[in-house]
Amino acid sequence: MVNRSDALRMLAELAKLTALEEGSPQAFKVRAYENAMAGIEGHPRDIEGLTKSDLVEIKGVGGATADKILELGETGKVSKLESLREKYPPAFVELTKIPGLGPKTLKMLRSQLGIEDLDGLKQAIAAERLRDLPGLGEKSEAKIATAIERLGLHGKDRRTPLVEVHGLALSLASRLMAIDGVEDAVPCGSIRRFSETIGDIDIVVSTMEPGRVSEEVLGFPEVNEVVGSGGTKTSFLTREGLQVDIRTVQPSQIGSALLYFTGSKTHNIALRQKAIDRGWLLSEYGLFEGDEVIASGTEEEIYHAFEMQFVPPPLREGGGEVEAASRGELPELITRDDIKGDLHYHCDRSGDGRSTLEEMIEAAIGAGYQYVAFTDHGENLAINGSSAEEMLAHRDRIRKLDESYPGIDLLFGCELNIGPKGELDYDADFRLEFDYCVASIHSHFDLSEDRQTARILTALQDPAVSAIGHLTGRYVGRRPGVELDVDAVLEGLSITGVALEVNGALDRLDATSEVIRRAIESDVMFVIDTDSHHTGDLKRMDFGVRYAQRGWLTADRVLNARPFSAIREHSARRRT
Ligand code: DGT
Ligand code: CA
Ligand code: CA
Ligand code: ZN
Repeated sequence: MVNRSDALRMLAELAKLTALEEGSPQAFKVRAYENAMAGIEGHPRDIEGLTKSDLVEIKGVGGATADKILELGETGKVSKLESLREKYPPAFVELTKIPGLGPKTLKMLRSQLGIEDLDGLKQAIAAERLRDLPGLGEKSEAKIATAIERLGLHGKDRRTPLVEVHGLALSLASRLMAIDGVEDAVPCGSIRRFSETIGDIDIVVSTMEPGRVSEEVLGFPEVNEVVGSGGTKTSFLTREGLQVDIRTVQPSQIGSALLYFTGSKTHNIALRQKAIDRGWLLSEYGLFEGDEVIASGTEEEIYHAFEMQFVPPPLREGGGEVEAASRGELPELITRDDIKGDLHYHCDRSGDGRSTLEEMIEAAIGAGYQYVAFTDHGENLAINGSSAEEMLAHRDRIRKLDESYPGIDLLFGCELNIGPKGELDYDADFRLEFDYCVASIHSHFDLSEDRQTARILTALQDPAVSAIGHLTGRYVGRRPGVELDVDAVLEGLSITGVALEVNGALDRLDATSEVIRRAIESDVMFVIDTDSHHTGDLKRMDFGVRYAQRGWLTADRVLNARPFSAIREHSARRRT
């Protein structure tokens, strides 16, 4: 049986490998897979058990894609994907993470220089062989070399972006849950703490039948190589070389196991020290005084035994949370329930948007929002942006829809593009036509720290700007963020009242948790956004909130945890 996350992972891999095959991420076959993913993500129900005629009813899903989903369900494999995997092994695919190496260039590197993996690429760079290829040069050769260094793609410290493992962890957990006798299966470790990069996947399974679990796990399609199996632990490697550790515990010990395997190590060590101070012992099996169990069934009981507040997983990084929880002074973190709307939200007015205005409005109502700001791209963003005239027509549609959907308030907004000197789209007067603007960087990532900082500070001065979107422009594990004088930017934000966005897209998670925490100290306002481009993206709000928790963010500092009137006041105040 194929569930949503299995299907999405299969399609994502097909899209990635097909882009290599076609030599372009824009190829129509690639777009077809991406459209199908968008449709399935936005589909209101899981796709388990659907027939072919049900599947093709889903927006973006064609007959060929439906067949592949059914094939995956029936055989556990997809022959098209298997043949692409043969042609493009993981070591080659990994090279796509390097900025400047698109499918077309990779194809050329492979055919002209025989480059198959990172080692081959590094040797070719050392031998100065890239610079002679068409479209490349000494400069791009040097850029690629720097990118390899900055990405840390090699060595034992290599980490995988959360975005690449999140779906896999969910698939594994739901497959584990389906095994007879399993009561619970929870991804722990850095995934549960919502770290943006992951060393390996840890899943804790509660069951009285550990033998059955390890037997079933060895038959999972993700298992490429077994690292170890026996007793309560099974470890394997996926095709991409990612390690998965699955540990079984008795249901009565699930609390202490979750606590132990969620970590972080620093957090655990601090708790263990507390136990030692009281003459107790804390392990994955429980909190003990001699032979007597003090607590083991839930994490809450264990924290309670230490006379501490419960520490939410994103805080368990050894950043002062143990001390704060012991004093009863943990901040009351923002939760998904506090969020009243989304202020960075696209529809198909943007070239890269996939859902209509109506679909995005209905999705917002479904998410329980009181308001959304449609922030389609400004005119300066090549291909995806809209002219002033198009925006005015768009405004008319939004105003009409606002009336026909009395349950939600709609803002006519824009995602302004911050140019290399801080210049913005349209002219200053036209920008004030928008009810709400988020301004973000989409190009010129290599400027000096001084110039990047000046660029942001200039954009902040514009009275139409209410928030700065994805501050650093990073893509986790693929593109480092721009260099910024963070203190200067935070000072600018706090003086102007412009909000700092926490962008919930899993590959962005930007501003970073470090910057969030510093921004709280600097009295900066925040907004947590999804930057949705289709209805399947709304789940990013949950990611944004969890990531913001890592930065210790509280609801009182979050603009979109406030009622609609407060959003209007915030924009109005910027304009007077
Ligand atoms: P990762 O995998 O590098 O992204 O980070 P984690 O935090 O998932 O670390 P991992 O996979 O090595 O271990 C999972 C959890 O197990 C970790 O967060 C805490 C716990 N743990 C592992 N090794 C130790 C240890 O030596 N001492 C203690 N106290 N806890 C440990
Ligand atoms: Ca881990
Ligand atoms: Ca581990
Ligand atoms: Zn956007």
